[in-house]
Amino acid sequence: MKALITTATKRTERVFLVGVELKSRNALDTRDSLEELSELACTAGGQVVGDGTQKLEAPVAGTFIGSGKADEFARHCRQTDVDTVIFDDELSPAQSRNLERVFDCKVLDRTSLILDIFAQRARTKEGKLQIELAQLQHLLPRLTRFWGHLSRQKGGIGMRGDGETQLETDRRRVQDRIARIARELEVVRRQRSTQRQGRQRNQWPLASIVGYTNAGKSTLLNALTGAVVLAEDKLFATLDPTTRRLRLPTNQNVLLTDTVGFIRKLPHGLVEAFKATLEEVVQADLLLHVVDASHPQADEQVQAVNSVLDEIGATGKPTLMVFNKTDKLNGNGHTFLDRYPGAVGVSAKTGEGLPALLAELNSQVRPVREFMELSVPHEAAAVIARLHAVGQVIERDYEGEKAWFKARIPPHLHEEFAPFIVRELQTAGSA
Ligand SMILES: Nc1nc2c(ncn2[C@@H]2O[C@H](COP(=O)(O)OP(=O)(O)OP(=O)(O)O)[C@@H](O)[C@H]2O)c(=O)[nH]1
Ligand SMILES: [Mg+2]
Repeated sequence: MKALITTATKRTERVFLVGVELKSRNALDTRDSLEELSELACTAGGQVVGDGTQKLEAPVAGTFIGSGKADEFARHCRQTDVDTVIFDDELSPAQSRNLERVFDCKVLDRTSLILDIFAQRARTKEGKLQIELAQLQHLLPRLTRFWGHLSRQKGGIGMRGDGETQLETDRRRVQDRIARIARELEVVRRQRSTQRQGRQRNQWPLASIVGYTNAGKSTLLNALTGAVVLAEDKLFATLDPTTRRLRLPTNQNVLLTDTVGFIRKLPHGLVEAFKATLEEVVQADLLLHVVDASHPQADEQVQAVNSVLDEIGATGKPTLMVFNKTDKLNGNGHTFLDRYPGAVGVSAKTGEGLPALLAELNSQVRPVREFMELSVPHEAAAVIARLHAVGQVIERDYEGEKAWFKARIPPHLHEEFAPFIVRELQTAGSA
């Protein structure tokens, strides 16, 4: 799909940003969010030449901001030769249409900008499929826009039928493509799940690195495992997960996965589309939540990451908080240690704190799988199959009234098997 912002054009696109200060937000949040939007626009290859905000009780139905304000911004944009206006919040299809009319130039929202960056960055087949799915799902309700342009060009009256037919055809084509991608992604998801089961049979606990975009996740994976994942000072440098084996000081092995970063206001459709990738996070035994400790909004970023974790169903997983970039703190306090007990401070760049992180990992992954004695009715075949898939069955006995197992089960799945657990046998040591 064509990129919305291209660096290939003769000159860099001149971008104007618009934010609103809703009653539910404070001015500072709006500013932070706009600054981040500006980074996103630069990552996409644009040049931000200005921004504007408006205080509102609630978004205006037709144009998101007040129409007077929109006119004022539009005049300013014409004077400063702006090519693209980007709103910090998601616009409805009707709002984008109306705003394009007012501004008489391309109007994007935060979601389409993020989608655009993802599209530019996708490398693997899986990544490309996921991003195309997200783009098409975002496009579908907006397809009327094309009909709008068509009817305007051709005078409207008399063209309606044609436009409508064209629109229906477009819609059907998009829907067909969505269905096809969804099928292909299901295949990818199954392959991943098979790979993961293979790894789980190795008895190696799975740890997933999660965190806000640009927190230093890839740099940390590289520092810990000697991997060479691209790390750069751009948002969403990583899209595709990479897994490496990490040998802890006690010789315990852990599989460490680096994956896509999160951001606030991450479009729900994108989270949905990235299910195959994010499954690595959902299935992990332990999360390493990496935070850029030097970032002024570190706490807000932690919250944003936690809400995405909620959204993908990874709530309540054992999590080790890793405060990165301590080299940039210049000694002014590791105050996060008070707010996040058990957190570790590191610098993936200088290596400071990495031994402590390894030690903490060691103690956290030790009890990751525990021996359980389970008793399952013979007819609960699905439970028995699941137990074999996610656990390690050490002993089994199908002779009795119920099937009996001795197995290791990752702690976050204990609840699922709770009705069948007879007792916990012992804490397993290192694999
Ligand atoms: N000073 C300092 N910079 C760091 C540290 N860790 C990472 N960085 C820098 O932070 C930037 C982002 O690092 P990445 O490892 O790409 O971050 P990421 O979390 O993988 O980012 P995405 O994949 O884009 O979500 C890069 O410019 C790194 O060099 C650190 O400990 N100290
Ligand atoms: Mg990365």
